[in-house]
Amino acid sequence: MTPTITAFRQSPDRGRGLARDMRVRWALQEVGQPYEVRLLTFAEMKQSAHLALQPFGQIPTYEEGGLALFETGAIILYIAERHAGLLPTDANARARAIAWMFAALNTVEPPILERAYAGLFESDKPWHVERLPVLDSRVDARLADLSRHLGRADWLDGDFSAGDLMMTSVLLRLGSANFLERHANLKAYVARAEARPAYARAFADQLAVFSASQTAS
Ligand code: GTB
Repeated sequence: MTPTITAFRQSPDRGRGLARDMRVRWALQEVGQPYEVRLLTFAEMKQSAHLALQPFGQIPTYEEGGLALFETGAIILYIAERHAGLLPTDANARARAIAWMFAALNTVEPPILERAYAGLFESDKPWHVERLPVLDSRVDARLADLSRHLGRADWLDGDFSAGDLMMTSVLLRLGSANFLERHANLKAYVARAEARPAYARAFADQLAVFSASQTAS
């Protein structure tokens, strides 16, 4: 059965691949699973039909047969467990790859999001300038640890896995900020991920949605 995911009808990231349907699209492309997309306006995301699928009124969701899932971590783990290509077959290596998915979501993404939100929503606050160095240092600390772990390796633990997909999706949220400049190996790691054909296909698909939304409006 072809799964259906949800995505922004008009993404606020203007097709830069930062909205979280991108990581689900990427995972589906990596495993060669075709999918359909249901596009939602912000208003539709807050209506009961969508809240029944995603209690927080967010995208993306994933529907397949009788299953409806939310949270990109859960969605990508579900995809990775049912298709070859995103998790190692060796049980211990598989567990470690899943640990990296959690590390991306629980340890690395929170300070990156906190920093992004400060720039987006708090720049008019009197305490904004004073708070930035604190937020920056939290991001830097995580990146330094991650960089040390990665060292000269291509991927976090052996071959490319769902852990790398999640981690590089999170790092991409840093956008054009200079954080990665201090860590050449992390910069190359993200570039390696972006160079994957599955990433490029997913990026093109989400960009096409944004371009179509511009033509329509
Ligand atoms: N923990 C959830 C998951 O991983 O699935 C988080 C999902 C989430 O944050 N979804 C966002 C959303 O629906 C879209 S991706 N937000 C609407 C709301 O909460 O009401 C986050 C996002 C949004 C915008 C940009 N941007 O403009 O650059 C980047 C990322």
